[in-house]
Amino acid sequence: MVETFSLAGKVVLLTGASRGLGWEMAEAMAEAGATVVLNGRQEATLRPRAEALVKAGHKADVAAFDVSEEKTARDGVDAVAKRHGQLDVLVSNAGIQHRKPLVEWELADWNRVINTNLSACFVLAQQAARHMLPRRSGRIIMTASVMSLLARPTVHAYVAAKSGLWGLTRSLAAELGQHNITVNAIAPGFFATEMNTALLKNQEFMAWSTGRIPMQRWGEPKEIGGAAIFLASAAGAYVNGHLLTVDGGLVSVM
Ligand code: GCO
Repeated sequence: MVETFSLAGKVVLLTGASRGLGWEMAEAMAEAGATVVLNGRQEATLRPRAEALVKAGHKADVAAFDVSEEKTARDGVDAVAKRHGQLDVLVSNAGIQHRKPLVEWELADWNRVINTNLSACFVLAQQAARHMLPRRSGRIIMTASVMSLLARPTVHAYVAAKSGLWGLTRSLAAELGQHNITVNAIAPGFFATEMNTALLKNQEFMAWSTGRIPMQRWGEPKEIGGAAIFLASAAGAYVNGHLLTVDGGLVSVM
C-alpha cells in the first residue's frame, strides 16, 4: 500500500518552493522518495532548503529562475530535465498576491499578478510537456486556490488568475491525458503562510474567515503536502482534470 503513494525515482520540479506551501509540498514529496528540484528567484534562499533535505537523507537540488520571465522559465525547465535525465512531475506553485480596492489598482499590478499566477503556469506546463510527451509519462500539478471557485473584494487579479488556472488545468488535461500525462490542480483554502501575513494580523478578517470554514480554523502549511503526493503518485494515476480543494470544507458551504 505504501508503494502506491511512493515517489521513489521521480524527478519533481516545484516552483515557488523556498517557502510557504511550495516548500511544504517539496518537503513532503522528498519524504515520499522524490528527487525534488526547488525553484525560486534566489539561489541563496533555495540552497539552505535543499541542504536541509539532503541532511535529512532525501534527494534535492535547486533551480533558481524567475518564472515570470518566459525565456528563463523555459531554459530553467530544460536545464532540470537535462541535469536529471528526466522530468516526471511539475508543481507550478509560484504565485503572488495584490490586495487593493478596485479604484486604486494600476494596470501594471494587474498584469504582474496575471503574468506570474497564470501565464507563467502555461509556459511552464508547455515546456514540461515537451519533456513528458516523448516519455508518454508525466504529472502537472497547479497550485490553484479556493479563489478559483470563490471571490472576495480587493483581490481582483488573483481571483481572475486562479479562476483561469482552473480552466487551463482542464484544457491541458483534455489534450495531454491521451499521452498518459495528467494535469490537476490543488486548491488551498486559507493557510498561515507569509503571503497571508496581512490577513493573519487582521483580527476581524481572521474571525470572519475562520467562521466561514466548517473546520473553524485555517490550514496548517504541513497539511498541504499529502494532496501533492497523492496527485503525483501511482495512487493518482487515473485522476485527471481535477481540482482538489484542501480548505477545511470552505467551498462546500454557504
Ligand atoms: C486572500 C488570500 C487567499 C488565500 C488563498 C486561498 O487574500 O484572499 O491570499 O487568496 O491566500 O489563496 O486559496
